[in-house]
Amino acid sequence: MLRHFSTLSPVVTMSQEVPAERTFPDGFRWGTATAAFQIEGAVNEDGRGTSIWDTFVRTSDQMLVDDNADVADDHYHRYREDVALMKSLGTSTYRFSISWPRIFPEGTGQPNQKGLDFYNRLVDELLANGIEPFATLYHWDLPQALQDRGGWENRHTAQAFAEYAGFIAEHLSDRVRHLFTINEGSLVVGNGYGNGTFAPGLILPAAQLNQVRHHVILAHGLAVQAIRAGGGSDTKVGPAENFNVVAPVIETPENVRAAEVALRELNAGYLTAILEGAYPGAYLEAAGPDAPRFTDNDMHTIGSPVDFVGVNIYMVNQYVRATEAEPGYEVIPFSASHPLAAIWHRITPESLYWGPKLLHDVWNPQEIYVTENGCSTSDQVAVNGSVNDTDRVTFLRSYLGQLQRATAEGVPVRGYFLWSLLDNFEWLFGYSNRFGIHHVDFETQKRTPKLSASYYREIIRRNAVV
Ligand code: PNW
Repeated sequence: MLRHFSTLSPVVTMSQEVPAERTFPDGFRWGTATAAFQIEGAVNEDGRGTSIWDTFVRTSDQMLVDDNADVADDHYHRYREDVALMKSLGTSTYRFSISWPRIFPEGTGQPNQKGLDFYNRLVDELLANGIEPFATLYHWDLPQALQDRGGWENRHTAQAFAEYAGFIAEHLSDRVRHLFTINEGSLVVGNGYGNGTFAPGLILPAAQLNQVRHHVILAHGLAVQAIRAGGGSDTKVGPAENFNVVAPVIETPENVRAAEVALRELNAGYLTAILEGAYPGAYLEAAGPDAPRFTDNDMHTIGSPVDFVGVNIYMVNQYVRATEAEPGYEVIPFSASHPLAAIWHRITPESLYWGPKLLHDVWNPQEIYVTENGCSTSDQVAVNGSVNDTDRVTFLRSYLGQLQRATAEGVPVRGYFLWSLLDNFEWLFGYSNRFGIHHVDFETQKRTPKLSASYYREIIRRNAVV
C-alpha cells in the first residue's frame, strides 16, 4: 500500500516549479558571450591600432559578403545599453574580449590609455549592475603591426602576447577575476594559417603550420605565467578552446573508452599539450620531419597549471566507436548535414554532455566553463517587431538538457556563456549570420529581444532547463 502511494508521489511534486532533476547546481553562472571585433565598431577611435581582421575583411577573397566591422554593433558607444540587456536577462556573468590593438596599437611598446579606459568603463558598468566580468585576451584581432613581422609564425608574437596579458592583469585584475587567454587556438591556426579562410589568410605547409601551432600554445602558457605574476592572488586563468568534441556514437562502455582515447589524440596539438604539458608521442610520430621545434622549457610553459578549462561547444566533431585494431577507435562519418544558418553547424545536443564529461574523465580539471554555445537561425522580424526564433529555443532546450545531465553527474561545469548576447559581425558571413538572442537592426542599431531571450531569462530564473 505504501509502495503504491510512493509511485503516485510525482503527482504531488507537480505543484513544485521544476522537477529537481532538471536543475543546475547552486551558484551555477549564467552568462552571454561576445568578442571585441564582432561588436565594438569604433575601429578608428581613441587610438586603436589596425588589426589583421580590419585588413582581411577589405582584402580577402574568402569573405562571403561585402561587410566590414567598422561599426558592427557600435558597442563601443552603446555598452551601457548592452549591459542593461544583460541585466534584464538576469545573467550573473558576461564574457567579452579585449581588443589587443586598442591596448597596444603597435602590438608592443607604448600602451594606449584611452583603449584601457574603455574596458575600465565597461567593467565598472558590469559590476555596478551585479554582473561578473570574464575577459578573453585574444579573440583573433592580432595587431597588424605584429602580422607585419610574421604574426604567429614569429615566436616573438608569443612573447608580445604575454606582455599584453601581464599588462591587462596588472590593470584590470582588481575587478576582473577570470581571464581567458586565447579563444579557439585551433581556428587561429587551422583557418588563419592552414586553409587561409581566416585572417591572415595563409596556407602554410605542414612544418610551418605545426610551428605556428606551437607558438600559439606557447603564447597561452607564457600568458598564464604573466597573469600569475601581474595579477592579484585571486585571479583565475585558463584557455577558451574550440576543441574537437568526441562522442560515442552509441553509449556503451567500450565506445566511451574509445572516445576518451580519441579525445586525447584528436586534440593533441592544443588541449592535450596544454593540459599534459607534452605533445602525445603519436602526434610527433605522425608529423615526422614536420614536427614542431621546441624545448623542454617550452613544454613546461605550455603546461603551466590553469585554474579552469573554458571550452566553446557547438557540436560533436567526431562520433566514434571502439575497434579491436589500433588506435582503438574509429571515426564514424556524418550522414546528411543539418539545416542551421551557419553551414558548418550540425545539431548535436549531446555535445554539451560528452564534451564536458570526457574532458573531466580524461584530464580532471578543477573547473570547466562552457565559454560559447549557441546557433544562428533565420530570424525573421514579424510585422509587429517580434522575433520568434523557435529554432533557437529548441536548440537551447535540447543542448542545455544535456549540459544539465553532465552537472547532475558531478562534472564540474561552473558556468555557461551563450553565444551571443547580440547579432554581430560573424566573420566571413558578416551580418548575414545571426547568432544573437537580441536582434540587431544594423541600420538603426535597435536591439530587440528575441523569443530566445525570454526563454533564457526563464532558465536563469529557475536555474533549470524549462
Ligand atoms: C566561434 N566551426 O567560431 C567564435 O569563437 C565566435 O567568434 C563565432 O562568432 C562563433 O563561434 C560562431 O561561429 C567558430 O566551423 C567558427 O566549427 C567556426 C566553427 C566553430 C566556431
